[in-house]
Amino acid sequence: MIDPSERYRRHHGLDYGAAWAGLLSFAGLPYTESPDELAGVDVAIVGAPMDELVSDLPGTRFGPRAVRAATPTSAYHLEARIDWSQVLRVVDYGDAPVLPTDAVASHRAIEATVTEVLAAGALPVVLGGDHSVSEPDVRACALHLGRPVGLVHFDTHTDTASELYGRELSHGTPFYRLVEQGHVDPARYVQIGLRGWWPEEAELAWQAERGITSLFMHDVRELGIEEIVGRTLGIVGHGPVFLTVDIDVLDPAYAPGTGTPEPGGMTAIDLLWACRTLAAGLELVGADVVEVIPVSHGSADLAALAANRVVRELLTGLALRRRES
Ligand SMILES: [Mn+2]
Repeated sequence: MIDPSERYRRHHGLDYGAAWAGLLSFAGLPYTESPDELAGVDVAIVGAPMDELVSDLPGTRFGPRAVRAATPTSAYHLEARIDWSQVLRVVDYGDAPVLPTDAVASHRAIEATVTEVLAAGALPVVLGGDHSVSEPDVRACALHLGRPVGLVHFDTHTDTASELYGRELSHGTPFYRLVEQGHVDPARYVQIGLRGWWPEEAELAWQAERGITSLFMHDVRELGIEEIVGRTLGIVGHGPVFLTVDIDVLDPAYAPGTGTPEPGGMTAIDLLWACRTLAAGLELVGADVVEVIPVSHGSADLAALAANRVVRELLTGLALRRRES
C-alpha cells in the first residue's frame, strides 16, 4: 500500500499532502493494486479507462485520471457535517488493465478487477470510461451476490438499445444486455434525467414491458428532485442496488466534457444531493461514474470536477449510512 500522505506526515507532521503532489490517487487516498491489501477496506476506487465503444466523441479513456486530479484531499462535508475518510476505510485500487482495440478483453479485465474488490468485502466505485463499462461493473456485482440487483441510473439516454450501428456491444446497449442477462431486476430499475432525441418508441416500449421506471428530465422539472429521489427510494426498496451516473445527465453548462452532451439537463446541486441521499438510503453494492471526457486539467476540467464531487457525495452518503447503523 502506498500512502501519498506518508511523506507529509514524516516531514511536516500533517496527515494530508498537497493535492497536486506525488502519486495521483483519488483524494490522495492510499493506493494499492494488491487484492490482499483490500482486507478491511470499505470502499475501493477503480478506474476503467476505455472509450472503444462510444458512438460520438471519444476521450473517456482519459476520464479516471482527470477525475482523480480534480480533487481536494479533505473529506469533511459542510452540509452533512461528516468526514467520510474518518468513518470509512477507502483506498484507490488503480485502473483495470484495459486493452486498447479489444473491448471484450477490456470488459473482462474490468469485471475481474471489480470482482477482486467485491471478494474482499469492499464496495467498488468505478470511474469510467464510456458507459459500456457498467456492463462488467454490474455483472460482477450480480454474480458475486448470486442474484439480480436493483439499478438507479442517472443519464440523458436510456442506453437500452438492443444494438447500435448493428453491434450489440456499445455504450448505448449495456442496460438492455444486463436486463436480458438477468443481472438487473427491471422492477427495481429507475432511470432519472432522460431527455433529448434518443432512443425512440421501440426502446421505450421494451422498457415499459419489463416494468422499468423512467423519470424524464421533464419529470425532474415538474416534480423537483426531492420527490424524484423519494419515488426512487420507494421503487428500489430493500435489497442490493447499483448506482450508475452518466455525467451527461448534467446540463452541459456543468459538464461540457462528455461525448453526447444534451442541453436542458440537471443542475449539479440536484445531482450531488440526490447521490448523497440515495447512497445513504439504499443498500448500495457498487457504483460508477462514466462518460467524462476531460478537456482541461485538474479542477479546471468541469466534467471531471462534477464527477469527482459525485463520488465524494456517494462516499458521504455511505458514511452517513454507516454512522446510522
Ligand atoms: Mn449513458
